[in-house]
Amino acid sequence: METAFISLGSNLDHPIEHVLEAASQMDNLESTKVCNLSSLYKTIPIGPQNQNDYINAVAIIETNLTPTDLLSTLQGIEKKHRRKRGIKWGPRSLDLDILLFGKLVLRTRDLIIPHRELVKREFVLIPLLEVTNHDFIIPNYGKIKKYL
Ligand code: PH2
Ligand code: MG
Ligand code: MG
Repeated sequence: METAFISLGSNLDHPIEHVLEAASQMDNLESTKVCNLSSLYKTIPIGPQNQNDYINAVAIIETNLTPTDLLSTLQGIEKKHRRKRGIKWGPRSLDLDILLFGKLVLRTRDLIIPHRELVKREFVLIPLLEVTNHDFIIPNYGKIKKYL
């Protein structure tokens, strides 16, 4: 079992429902349980500005999956929410990103852990802080409080 942190985001057709349903879909997986879910945050879009505000949250999960299998499982959940691959940083019905996977530091073509945008994005850092604490260590980066 490994503890991982997942960011959830949505800004299309009932974003709150997409985010809450995605959290229960993760929890319903045989391999994975959600241990904690942050509050839902309404955030202004980063990237193209002509899109709706987002609902963002961070979940702590425990999983038996490998990082690669977790990635494809999360992509499967995104597909159930009719996630379409469109413009970079454009609107989306559901985005599930692996932020952290235990203390793992990984750089492959398909997967970078910790997530490369993690420390730059308030909409990730604030909910992550809520489910951790100021002294929480982001592998490869150091204490979360340095980035807030
Ligand atoms: N996701 C993006 C692009 N911009 N902005 C906010 N506020 N929240 C997001 O989740 C988000 C974004 C692409 O993943
Ligand atoms: Mg994303
Ligand atoms: Mg994504």
